[in-house]
Parts: sequence; structure tokens; C-alpha cells
Amino acid sequence: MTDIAQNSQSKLEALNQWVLEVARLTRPDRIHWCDGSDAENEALIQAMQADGTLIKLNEDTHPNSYLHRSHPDDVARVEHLTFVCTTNRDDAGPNNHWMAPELARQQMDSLFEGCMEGRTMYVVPYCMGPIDSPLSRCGVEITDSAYVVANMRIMTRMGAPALARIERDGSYVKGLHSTGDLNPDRRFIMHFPEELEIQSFGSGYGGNALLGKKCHALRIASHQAQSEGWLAEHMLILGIENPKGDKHYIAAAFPSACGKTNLAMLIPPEGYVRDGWKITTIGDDICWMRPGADGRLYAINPEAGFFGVAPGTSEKSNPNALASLQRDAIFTNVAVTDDNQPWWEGLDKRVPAIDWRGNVYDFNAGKPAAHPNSRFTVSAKQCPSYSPMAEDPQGVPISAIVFGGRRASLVPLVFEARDWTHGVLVGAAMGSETTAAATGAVGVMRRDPMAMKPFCGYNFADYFAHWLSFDQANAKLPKVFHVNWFRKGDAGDFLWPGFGDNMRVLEWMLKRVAGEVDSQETPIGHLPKIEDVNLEGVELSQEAREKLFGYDREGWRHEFASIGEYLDEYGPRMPEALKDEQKATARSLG
Ligand code: SAT
Ligand code: MN
Repeated sequence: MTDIAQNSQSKLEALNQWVLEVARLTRPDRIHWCDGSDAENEALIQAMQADGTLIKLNEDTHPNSYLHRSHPDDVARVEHLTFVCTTNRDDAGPNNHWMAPELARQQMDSLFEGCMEGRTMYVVPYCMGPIDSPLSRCGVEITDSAYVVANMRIMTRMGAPALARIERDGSYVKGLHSTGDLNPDRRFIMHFPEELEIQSFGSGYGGNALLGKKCHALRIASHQAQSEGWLAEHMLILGIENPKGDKHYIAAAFPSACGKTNLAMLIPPEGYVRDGWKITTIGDDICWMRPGADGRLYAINPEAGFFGVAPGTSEKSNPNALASLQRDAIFTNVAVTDDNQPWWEGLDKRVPAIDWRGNVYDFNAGKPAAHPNSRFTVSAKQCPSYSPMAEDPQGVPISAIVFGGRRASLVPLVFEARDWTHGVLVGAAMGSETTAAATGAVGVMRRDPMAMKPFCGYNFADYFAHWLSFDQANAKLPKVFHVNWFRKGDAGDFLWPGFGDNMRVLEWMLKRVAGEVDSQETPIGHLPKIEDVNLEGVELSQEAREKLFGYDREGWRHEFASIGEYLDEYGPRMPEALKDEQKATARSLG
């Protein structure tokens, strides 16, 4: 045996040892190493149909597609049960729930003890990002849920190629998951960023259970990125091509269920399509980026699929998503029609027969038929706008970074940050009204810096310092913008049409990137001159024009006082440069 072969064998040996150790603790009946093959997937789907985990949908309208109904108490991420377990509490920061690693391990060991008796333990090797990209990172998820395996196969590069890369790299994130008994009182999502480990117990749902997604690609990866000089962000990535054929890429951060998937798959308004504008999709949720040799930031989408919010997805709001969902999809907690097609609020005018819990749907009860956080899981390759550049190992160069929240009042349609430091403040100060993607009250305004509040694996003060550190002499950083598609008028109606018309805002950003238009200078940043935004074909009331393109000094004065208080919550760790930026803006607001 050559040295290299010995070496690689010993790398997998460590993985074998860990798998056996977990098996000793959890006592499964069987261990299955997933290779990601079609045959394996078919067998899993068969077994899940037999035990009721999956229900086959209408084969004529939705070939090879299935419905999964999760436990009614297990329908969203559980932020209050999600912990970052660093040795020092301050390293996790006030933005995370913290538990001492030793205590967390003890607690999790007692939950995992014997939990897989009678079950199969699946070993799922996966790669986040294109298999051959230097920006990609691997993980192994051990789980007792076949539903998780089927979803991981769509959401990541899962199976044999990932295992081969793990053998080459020698390092990977260890994730251990069990649905346990789905008791919300025995549910925890623990992260050990210093050891690259995740332990999740008691939930089978989305971000709690598909460990490659929020747990690895955001919480663990953000921590890893801080020490390795890159960024792991809650951002979509889209490509935009103008009629001259120039291509730009934009990364945009919005909280969960605020339209990232819709923006990533945007279809431009008619006039734009006629003129030759094109939008392509690289990713809809997560972006890993790092500076390239030319000083620009290069980004990859670590995921291979979409785990999108179903309600509101329609032919009008997102035809590309709908087209992606016509086959080979897994639906979770949607309703079904009488001919067994998946259905959700906002899809069309049909009335479904069965609600998301599996009960006969009572239209008169006034409750939604699909759960507000019901989801579809589908391969990104099925999306008509999916870009082949998403497979490029080098990633795509980012021209603009966009931050956005759901703000009914105050925040205008779009503004541009003065420079990188101001841009970091704009991201740090992001606020948004909460959505159904996490359990808890919906519609409450909270600070959600860079849409990372639930996902940053370390102290936000250090995270902002890390962002600031990219401003180097040779850096060619993207311009930073803030948008708000959700501004409401006095009558409570949305003032901006959104969806495809958001293209008009993206076009203005590109004009700014190219230096083609100037702007209105205000203390909060550069606002567009309304004549520089193409509004041909959109009807905007006087109120809409004023609120979308104006700024309310008095309101912003209050906002900046509240931003200052927010930054102070992080104490002396908060970078001075960011506090200075906040103070300077507050001063210029008078
Ligand atoms: O549940 S997930 O975290 O996977 C989806 C989301 O909340 O964005
Ligand atoms: Mn998300």
C-alpha cells in the first residue's frame, strides 16, 4: 500500500469510528451508508410510502412527487431551542442561546441513548457546493429519518462523490440527528462550532433536521469562515444580463419567508424581456463568498436544491418555481385537491379537499388549508432559470450586495450605502417583521442583522468586525444597497407591486454600479432620483411615490436612536468603526 492510500484509509477510518461510536449510543437495528444512487432513493421512497411517511401525489400532473405531513407541533425552526455551544459564552454572543459544551453533550447523550432502537441509522455523506470547488465544504449527517435522507439528496451533493471528497479533504462537519419521539419538550438543536459538530434531537422539520442547510451552511460555516477569511451568508444569488450582454451577479439577504426564492427566480416585466434583459438563478437561500485574486468577492451556492415556502407561489408570483415543481418534488405540509394534487393558499382558485393535517378541509372554518410555512423540496436543476454558472467551482463575482427586510413603514424602496463601512452598518441595522418560518409570534418587528439573527454561529459584534475586515487596500468590494418591497400605505395596502417589477430596482442598482446615474444624497444613504428608475407600465399613487422614494427625517432619527441602542447591547466587543458610523449618521439626522 502506498503512503497516500494508507493516509486516505485512515481518514475514512476516523469516520468509521465515529459512526460505530454513535451506533453504540443510539443502538439502531441497522446501519445504512448512503451512496446517493437512484436505486437507493427508490427503495427509500417505497419504504416511506409503505409506512405512511410519504403519500404519492397525482402521477399524471406531478410525476414522482410526494407529500409529507410532519407532526403538527413540528412545522418550523425552533430558535428558542437552538444553541451555540462555544467554550466561552461571549464567543456565542447575545445573539445566540448558549450552553456550556460539556453540559450540552451530557444532555444530548442522554436523549440519544437508545433512541434508534428498532430504526435504521443512515450515514449521509454530503458536499455543500460543487464537488470540485475549493470553496465547498463537506459534512456527514447521521440520521434515523428516511425523509431527511430523501431531502438531503435533493438539497446537497450527497453520496459517493461526497464521500470521495471527504476521503481527500480529511475534514468534515459531523452532524447527528434523530427525530426522537418528536416531543417539543425533548427537542434541541446544538452546535459545537469549535469541533465542527451539530447535534439535533426531536424534530424532523427543515432547518432543524436537514443539517446541511442552516446548521452547517450558516451556523457552523459562518464560524469557520471567520477564521478562514470568507463569508457564509443567508443570501440568494442571481445573475442579471443586460441587452448588451454584460453579466452581473447580485447577492441579497432577506429573512426567511421574505421572498428570496421569488427574487432569485424573477421574470422581468415584458418590456425588459423584449429588450433582452435576462435573470438567472444561482441560489435562493445561502451564499458562501470569498475574495478572489482580483480583489472581487466570488460566491457559490452551497446548496443543490430549493426548500421553498409554498404559500403564495403562483403562476403570477413565481412561474419559474411553479415550473420546477411539476415533477420529482417533495411537498411538506401542503393541502391536496380532490384529485390528489398539491395545493396551497395563493396557488389558484381551486378549493382543496384535504388540509395539511390530513383532515377534510372546511372552507368555512376560515383557516388556511396549507400550513403557512409549508414547503417544497426540489432540485435546482429543474428550475428554468437555473444558471450553469452555479456549478462553476470558482464561483461568480458579486457586483452588488442587497439587504432587505419586511418593513410596513419608514423604510423606502431602495437606497445605496455610501461605502463599505456604511454598508456593514446598513446590514447590521436591518429590521424585519417576523414570519411563519420560525415558531413564535408573526409580524413583530425585530432587528435581524444581515438576515442572520437565527443563523450566525458566533457573536454578532465579531461578525460585524469580520465584515469590516474585507475593506482592504486591494479589495474591489461590491456596492451595498438596502431594499424594502413591503412598504405599506396609510390604508394598509402594499405600495410597491413587487415580484417581477423588482427588476426595475435591480436595473437602477446596476446603473449605479456602472456609474451611469447620480442620486439624492441623504443622511441614510443615496436614494434614487425617481426619474432614474424605469417606472414605465407601473401605476404609483402620489402617496406611493412619496413613501417609496422619499425619506422621513423624523422617523429615521428615531430609527437611528434605536439602532444605537441595539449596537450597545453588544458592549465593548462592538467595533468602534461601526458605532462611529452610527453616530455620524445620527448626528447628520440632527
Ligand atoms: O426551516 S429552514 O431553515 O430550512 C427554512 C427557513 O426558515 O429559511
Ligand atoms: Mn432561509
